[in-house]
Amino acid sequence: MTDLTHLRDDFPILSREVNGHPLVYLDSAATTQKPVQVLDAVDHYYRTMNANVHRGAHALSVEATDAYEGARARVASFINAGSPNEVVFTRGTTSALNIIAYGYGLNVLKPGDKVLLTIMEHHSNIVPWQLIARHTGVELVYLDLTEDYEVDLSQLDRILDDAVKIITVSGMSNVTGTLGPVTQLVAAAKSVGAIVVVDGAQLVPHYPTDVEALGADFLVFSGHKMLGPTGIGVMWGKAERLEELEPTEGGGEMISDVQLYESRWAAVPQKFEAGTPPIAQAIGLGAAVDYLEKIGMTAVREHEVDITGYALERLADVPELTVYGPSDPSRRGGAVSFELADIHAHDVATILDQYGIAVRAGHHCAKPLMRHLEVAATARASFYVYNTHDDVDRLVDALMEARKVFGLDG
Ligand code: 7TS
Repeated sequence: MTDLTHLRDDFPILSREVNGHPLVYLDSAATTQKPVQVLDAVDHYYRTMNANVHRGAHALSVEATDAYEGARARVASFINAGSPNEVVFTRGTTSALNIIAYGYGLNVLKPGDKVLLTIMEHHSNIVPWQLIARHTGVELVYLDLTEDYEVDLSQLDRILDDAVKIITVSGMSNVTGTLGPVTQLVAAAKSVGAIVVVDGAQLVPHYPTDVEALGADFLVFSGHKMLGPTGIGVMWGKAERLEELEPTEGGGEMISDVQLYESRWAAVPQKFEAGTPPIAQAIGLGAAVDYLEKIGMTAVREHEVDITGYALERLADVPELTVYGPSDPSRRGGAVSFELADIHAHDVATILDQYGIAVRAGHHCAKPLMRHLEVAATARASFYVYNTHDDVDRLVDALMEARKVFGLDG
């Protein structure tokens, strides 16, 4: 077993109390906590080199540019990108998916074409495509989930044809922890000449990721779900795809020349980074990547399998608790959604909060998936490197107390 308990000291927030109890933070699928190494990197940037990037000839600007571009190189190496130029900094996963939908989808798709998705997608990988469908008249088609909460590939033969131009799939569900069948979908896409977009918001923070091996055309993810700051995310694209992609925001920094009536774009990745970028946030993400690499992503994943397995085992002891997701921890991620009897998830989360335990309750921005599960809302515990078996025990103890509060033991 991978014991990462020693890391907890790096996360100042974990030593605070909530409602008189030591905080148990089980909401990392929403956003992760930040280690001092990331906080220090952001602080150091603002204290010692704050300046705009790619502009001034002065020393601070050069240092800030080096730090910003250094972060890009670190992210590129973290996902084994062919070049740092394949890494575009965005505001996060949502903005990256919108750039792809508008910058690629809007230009490439024609009426009669199809975009293939799965019903487990986060709203940010559904709604942009619905907006594009309005503009282009394309059809959205969805793969369902099986009873074991896996993406149902048996439907693929029926659905897949030359009209499918884009396949877009989550690498890991933020609700059920289901792993997206990226390899199979990449092979399917090749057979009809479609491109593959992977929503890596939950995958990249938790799983060793190698874009060469993945074989997709685009991979997007958010810094704040992998120990980095908010306001920074990544759109990785194959070099030739980024060339095809049109910019969706115009402004400073993204041009090579501007005339009165037309302009020429800067080279990739600047073409997609109009305006002053999130400099401190990118530097913070670089520090987060360093931190994760020091642990090793294999160890991060091993820890997640271990703690998810332990959670599934312990939650099975809580009477009338239903877990929605695959049962084998080695075939899923660490977002564990559950329902306690017929108590509303918000009420469960509110009781847990009384014990200092932070979980998310609601539809998790995945309403089509909730409809498939036939629930309005779930409570969700999600884990990261700093969580321990003790956190799971505290969750289970509090759920047993919640049962009493709601009169379930009577
Ligand atoms: N895709 C997936 C699979 C996600 O889990 C999320 C955020 C997003 C996209 C959007 O990421 P953002 O950084 O642009 O907001 N998921 C969650 C969650 O599960 N709880 O809060 C946010």
